[in-house]
Amino acid sequence: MKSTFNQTIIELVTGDITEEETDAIVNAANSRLAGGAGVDGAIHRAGGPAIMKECRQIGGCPTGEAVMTTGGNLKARYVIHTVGPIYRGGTQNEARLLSSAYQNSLKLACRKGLQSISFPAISCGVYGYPIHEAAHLALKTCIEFARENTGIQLIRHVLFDQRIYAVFAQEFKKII
Ligand code: AR6
Repeated sequence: MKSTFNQTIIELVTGDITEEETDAIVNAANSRLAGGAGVDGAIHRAGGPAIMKECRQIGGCPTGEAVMTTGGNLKARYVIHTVGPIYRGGTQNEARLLSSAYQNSLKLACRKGLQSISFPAISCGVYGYPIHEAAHLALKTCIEFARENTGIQLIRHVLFDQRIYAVFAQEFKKII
């Protein structure tokens, strides 16, 4: 499912983000950029050791911010590593931090002149964010960005399974 906002297509698909051919894919990393489970593990496995080497040189990334490495062996030329919040009940600035993770990834992509970017469902796995709330924030942030910025032609949300896809699709329909 997809819809256009200003000059940007926002699209929802199911799949494995490591297969994406967008200019950049986004990694749901941790603040030490140390690698881990979930999508982070999958990206480092598929991309090879060059990505971790660059992560070590960068050193870390605070929650809500974003940094970029090359894509190693991936089809995507770049990986944008962002860090979503760990969900602790919703009173620890989680919403602002999750929104910032999307916004700062998009800003970085724009600054580097990239035209397409794929996001996983940041914080929706190990970090425990309720998926409906996370989907709403993710989509709202991307739509606002598309309305205010040109340059990125495609923002794709790559959802790992049907269940998460269905939640994103439900929230998307409420907004558009
Ligand atoms: N493609 C797309 N989505 C995926 C893939 C994939 N290959 N693999 C998993 N997902 P998570 P988080 C989905 O846990 O919650 C790591 O250990 C998954 O189903 O990867 O932000 C890091 O190092 C879920 O919907 O990220 C951090 O320590 C979504 O990606 C921590 O986990 C995010 O789940 C970050 O936790």
